[in-house]
Amino acid sequence: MSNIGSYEERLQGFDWSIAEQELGYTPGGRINIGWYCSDRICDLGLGQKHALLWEDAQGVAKKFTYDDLRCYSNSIAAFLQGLGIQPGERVCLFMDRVPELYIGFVAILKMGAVVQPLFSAFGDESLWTRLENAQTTAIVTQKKHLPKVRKIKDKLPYLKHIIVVDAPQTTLREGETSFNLDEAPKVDVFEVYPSTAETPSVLHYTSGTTGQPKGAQHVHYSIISQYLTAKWVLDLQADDIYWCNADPGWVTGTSYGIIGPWANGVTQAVLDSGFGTERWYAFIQKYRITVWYSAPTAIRLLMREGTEVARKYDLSSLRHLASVGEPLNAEAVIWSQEAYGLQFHDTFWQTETGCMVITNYPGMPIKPGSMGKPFPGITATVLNPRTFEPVNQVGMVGLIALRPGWPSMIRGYWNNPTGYANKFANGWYLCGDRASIDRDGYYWFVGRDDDVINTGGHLVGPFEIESALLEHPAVAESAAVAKPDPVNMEVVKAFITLKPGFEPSDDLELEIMNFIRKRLSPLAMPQEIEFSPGLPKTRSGKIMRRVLRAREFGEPVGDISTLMDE
Ligand code: 6R9
Repeated sequence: MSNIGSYEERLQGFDWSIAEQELGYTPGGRINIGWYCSDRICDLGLGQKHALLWEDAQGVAKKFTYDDLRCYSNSIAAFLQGLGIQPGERVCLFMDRVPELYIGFVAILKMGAVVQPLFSAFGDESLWTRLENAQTTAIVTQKKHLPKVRKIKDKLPYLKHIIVVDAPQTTLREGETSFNLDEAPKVDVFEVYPSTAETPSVLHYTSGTTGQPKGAQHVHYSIISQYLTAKWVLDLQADDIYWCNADPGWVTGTSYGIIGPWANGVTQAVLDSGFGTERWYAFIQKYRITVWYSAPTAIRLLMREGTEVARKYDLSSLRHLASVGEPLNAEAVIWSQEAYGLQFHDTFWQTETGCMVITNYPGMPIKPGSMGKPFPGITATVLNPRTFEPVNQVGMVGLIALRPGWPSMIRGYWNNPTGYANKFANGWYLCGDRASIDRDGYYWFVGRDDDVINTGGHLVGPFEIESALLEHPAVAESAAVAKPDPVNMEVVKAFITLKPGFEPSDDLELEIMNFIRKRLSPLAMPQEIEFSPGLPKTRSGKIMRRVLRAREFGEPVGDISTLMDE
């Protein structure tokens, strides 16, 4: 039996107080995410249960119980306090997926500071922009990333502390402090900061379509949504071994790579290494992963390798799969059923929403290609882009919009009230995405608000085209973007990477064009196809249509600091 049971029953009379009661939170009282993720689980008698099963690319493995997590997070919190770091100050975590990253996250929240996780593959410029904007006072990093910090530290007047987790003090410079978790005393008693619902917790930087990245400000009350969505959508249960592929530099890696599972007292496994089909399957096999939260690009990469590779491993422990971050093609859902005997459950949400907002639930029939339905506490709709009124028509495409007020919604963009105000219209929060709703209430993603192709007055969704392209036997990855056209305003141009064994040719180009014309419509048919050895992606794995589109329009590409193939 899944945690959510019947979606319809959960919808009736839903109230977030369900989560408040389960967590023993009294409105107006104290609420500290760090405490909930560690001390509370120990108080429930689960101190000896594993919180973290960790392994790196070399196969070095470490295990931490909830009691270890409690004491080690106390050690880090006490250490940061000892440096003079005050509640409310921003402390950046700039590390690979080492245990210190996960435990440090809990620690920073416990001592009342704001945790600012940044992806460790950021170069110095991306790092500087975000530290400068947040006026960050401390950064916790690894020796390998120290040169990037040293390069910019003189341009960061607020940065007072550089803490290095894997280098002895003798190798460090002035202003740099060594902290070694293995040698640190386990602190049993630590006075957790008495944060309340609206106390700032996590500051995530997210890239918009314009301007510099924005700091999305979360508060401690967000745990109410993260706890319950992790329980009902990921279906986390007592005996699960959960694996989230996302790096905590991105919101998925914190909301569901730290807070969600640990607030539920679940054991989670972390693999500190990049993608590799066999490496991933071996990891699932070794740790007997039961619940797996992944992303479409990864799933497509696994698909590319075929089901035979999957058969070489014992993946029978898997019982529930979910996906987030970009459109999950119907083909991928169908393939996962074939490869793993389970379908991936698509979930839609954003840095700004803090928790899943539109999702497929265990037990609910999946319509492959659909993002599912709103989470019970979320009021969602699609709006007419001109009037900002709900379209109220089955199948009509509009802007995905949410009624503000669920617990984990951000409270603003750091130092950017105008940017935040621009996200609202008519009392709705605008996600910046387009979708339609079918007669059963399922949401179908069309594209980013700025990526939809308008050809001859007809809107065409790149996702639809890309999905169809993926059904062609030669296509490994694809992106469809608008190309300016004197007659139709825009036409579709497709960028394609081919599967091994296929070579670009005029014949293949024609064949694929006709394939789409037949499958979809002449409007959706690419007028041009460019074969490319790879497609530009963000470091979190999203194909950046924006970059391709900019090339077509002859515009500057803009901030591509998060590109994977930099
Ligand atoms: C959690 C996360 C948010 C944007 C969002 C949308 C896209 C996320 C999706 C999806 C289609 C899904 N997105 N989930 N598109 N289907 N299931 O990814 O946060 O990095 O802020 O990105 O990602 O465009 O607006 P974030």
